[in-house]
Amino acid sequence: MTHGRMLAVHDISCVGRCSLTTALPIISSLGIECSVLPTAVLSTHTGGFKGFTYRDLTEDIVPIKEHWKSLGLTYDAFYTGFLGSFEQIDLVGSLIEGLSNERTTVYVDPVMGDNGNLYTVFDSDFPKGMRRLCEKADVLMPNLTELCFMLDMEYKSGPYTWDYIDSVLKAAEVFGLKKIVITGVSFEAGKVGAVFKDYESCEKGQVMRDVIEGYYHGTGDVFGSALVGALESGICLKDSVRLAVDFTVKSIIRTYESGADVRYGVDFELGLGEYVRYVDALKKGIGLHDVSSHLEISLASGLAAKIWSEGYKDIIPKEQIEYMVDKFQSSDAIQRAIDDGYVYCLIRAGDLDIGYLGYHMEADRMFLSKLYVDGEHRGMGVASKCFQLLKDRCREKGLHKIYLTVKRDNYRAINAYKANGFVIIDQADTPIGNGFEMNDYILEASF
Ligand code: PXL
Repeated sequence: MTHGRMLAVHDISCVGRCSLTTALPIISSLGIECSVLPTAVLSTHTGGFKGFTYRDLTEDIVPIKEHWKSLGLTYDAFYTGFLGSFEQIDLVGSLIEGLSNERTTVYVDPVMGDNGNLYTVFDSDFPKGMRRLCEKADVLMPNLTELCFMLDMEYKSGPYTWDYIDSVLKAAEVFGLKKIVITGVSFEAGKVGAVFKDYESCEKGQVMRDVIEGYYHGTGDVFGSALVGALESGICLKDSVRLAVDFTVKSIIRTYESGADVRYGVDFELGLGEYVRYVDALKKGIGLHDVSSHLEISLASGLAAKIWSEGYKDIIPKEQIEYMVDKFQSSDAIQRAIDDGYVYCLIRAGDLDIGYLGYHMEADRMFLSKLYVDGEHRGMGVASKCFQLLKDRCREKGLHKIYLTVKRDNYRAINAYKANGFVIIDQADTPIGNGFEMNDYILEASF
């Protein structure tokens, strides 16, 4: 379901960026109408501030629901998070039943604890109540602690094996879910992320990133909101998880770098623009359009001039950029390469040309000669999508390797290639005329 009306059911912790104060801005940023049902109002969240106020709004839930029913309102999605009591869990459960329609998706984040412990505000019976709500969920987003408490499994700290995670995913089938995303999973020291499974298609996977030391409050809600927003925008589970992990990690890094008091939550606001662009590009879909006409060749060449002059100005002298663009990226140069058997493609997000690439099929592997994405559209997984598409083209020809060259001090590009499975296999220094030389690594990915 894309862009229906959603209801976010969480408390409002007025200060400290969690629950409704993260769900509302993150989900709204995607153009999704997000109504709210505040279950309590707190002056701050409960994780680290002393003396916070707490006004319970349980008794308002039924009258609010009745009013909405009288208006004929139904919701296409519910997103529930922190709930304070058994009574709230049951009232929210019946609110979901009373205000659903035939398209409704129910997202439940069973906020209860972390690192093997329940939050101190909950007693040991609470997971039983939360389990009842999870049985109404289509998409569940627990961490391992919450899952273990609800499934009566012993909590073990990581790193985990896939066998263990598989056993947990299997045990979670009792909830009758469509999808699950488990956060805070680690398969090796220094890495942490999320695993996901679609119980209908049986697709499962993981998205892991480097651990950032420290405890950052509210990251579960930032992650959950970004995930719900992406899924509700029609993005597939794998991409939604990747998007939510990266949005959360970047928010943590920003907070870490600013040295801010972590009780106030993570700095997600500055990442919203990128998040929206990323969702938008994935929604439109990244495709490769083979270049053949003069017009398409000049479009690729025009993009080259823009991308090179903006993107490489810090690592390549201006005169060398001009020389290289003219020698390798002009319309004539592209036409000559095509005549020599190269394939050039415009990279399209929907109907927008956001970059281009050029490759040559050799006997045993693909040589990827160029892959350039316009700066405005970087960091949205465009290169990863292109690699998926290029790998498909290789497999069609029975090839299972792609190699490329990259300037040795272009660290951003090297890291992006490594994240896509490339490893450095060699290096090359190639004179290109006019006294210039290319000092490259050769990277290769096998698949
Ligand atoms: O989802 C985190 C959260 C939400 N609401 C309140 C909380 C917390 C976590 O501590 O205290 C009130």
